[in-house]
Amino acid sequence: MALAACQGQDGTEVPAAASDEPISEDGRSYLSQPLVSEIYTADPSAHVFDGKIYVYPSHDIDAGIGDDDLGNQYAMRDYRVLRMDRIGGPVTIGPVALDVDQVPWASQQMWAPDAAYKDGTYYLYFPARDKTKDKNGLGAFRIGVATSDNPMGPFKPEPNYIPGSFSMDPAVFTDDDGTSYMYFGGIWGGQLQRWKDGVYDPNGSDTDLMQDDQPAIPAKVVRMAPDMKTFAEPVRDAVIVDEKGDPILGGDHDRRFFEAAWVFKRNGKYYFTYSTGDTHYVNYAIGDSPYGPFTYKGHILEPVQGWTSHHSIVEWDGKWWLFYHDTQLSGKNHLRNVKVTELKFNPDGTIPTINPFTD
Ligand code: FUB
Repeated sequence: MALAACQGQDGTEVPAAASDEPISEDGRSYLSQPLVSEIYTADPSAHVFDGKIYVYPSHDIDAGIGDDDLGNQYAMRDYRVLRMDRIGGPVTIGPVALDVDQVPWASQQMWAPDAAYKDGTYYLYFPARDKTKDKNGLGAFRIGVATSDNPMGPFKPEPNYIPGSFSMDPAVFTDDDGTSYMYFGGIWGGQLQRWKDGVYDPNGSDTDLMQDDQPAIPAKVVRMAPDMKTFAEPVRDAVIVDEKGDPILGGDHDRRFFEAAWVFKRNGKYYFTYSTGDTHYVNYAIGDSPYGPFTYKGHILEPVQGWTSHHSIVEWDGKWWLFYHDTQLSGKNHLRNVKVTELKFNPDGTIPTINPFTD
C-alpha cells in the first residue's frame, strides 16, 4: 500500500501505528490513505502559508479511558504540526508545538485546534479544560491562543484563555478584507448546552438540552480584535436555517450542528461546514455574511469509520481539498488518522457528497 512518506522532524521515536490495512473491518476500501502513520492525528485544520500546506491536527494518544458521552477518551496533551510541499507528497511531522503543561490555565484535553497568520505571527487556537471542577470533577472548556514566528511552532501560550471564550473546536476564518472571525462550540462533551444565556452551569447536562422541537443549539461566531488574541465584540449565534428560513430543530440530528465548525468563502458566499456528531455527517450551509444565517444545503461527507468526524476545507493549486479523519490505523474511536481528498463543486456552488469508501 502506498502511504505518504513520513519523518519525525525532531528525530524522536514515535510509536508505530497498529495497522494500515487498506480494507476496513467490514470489507470496504478506503477512499484515501492516512497522511502519517507514526502518530495518531485527528481534527485536521489545513492552511496554506507561504505556498506550503500546514495541517494543525489533534494529536491522539491512548490514555486507557473507555468511550463515554463526555469524550474523556480523547485525552490529548500536545500538538504537532504536519507540513507538506504538495498534496500527495512527503509529510513532515513537526516536534511538539505546544504541551498542556506549558499552558497555565489548562488542565487537560487539548482538543481540535486551528491556526491563523497575521503580520508575521502565526496564531495557534486551541481548546482545553480549565482548572475549575464541574459535577463530574472536570474543568470547563475554554479556548486559548499561542503565538510563534514559525508555522510549525513552538508556540508560546498566553497566560489566560481568551476572555469570553468557552466550549471547544475553534476555527478562524479570515475574510478578504483581513477581518478574522472565530467559529467555535460543540454540544455534549463540548459543553455548549451548559452555556444557556451566556452563563456556565457546572451542573448542566452532559449531552443535549432534550428540546427536540426547539431551535438547535447553534455554534458561536465572533469577530477577532486586531491583536488576534481577544474578541472584538460579544459572541453571536451562527444559526443554520432550512430552505424556508426556519432554524434547524434540536431533534433533527441529521442536520443540526454538533461540533467541528469550519468556514470558507467561495464566489462571495460563506460556507459554514460542521459535524452532526451522533449521526456522523459533515454538512454544509451557505450564507451571505460571515455571521450567517446559513441555509442548510446537504452532506459533504458520509460517515467515516469511527464515531467522530471532523474536517477542514482549503483551496490549493487551483483545487479544493477536504481534510478529514477516520480510524483506519487503529479501529478505535479515540485513535484517529488524518486524510485528504479532493472536494468538487457543482456549477451552482453546491457540493457533491463524498463517500469515504470506494465501494
Ligand atoms: O478530538 C476531540 C474532539 O473530537 C474534537 O474536538 C471534536 O471535534 C471531535 O473530533
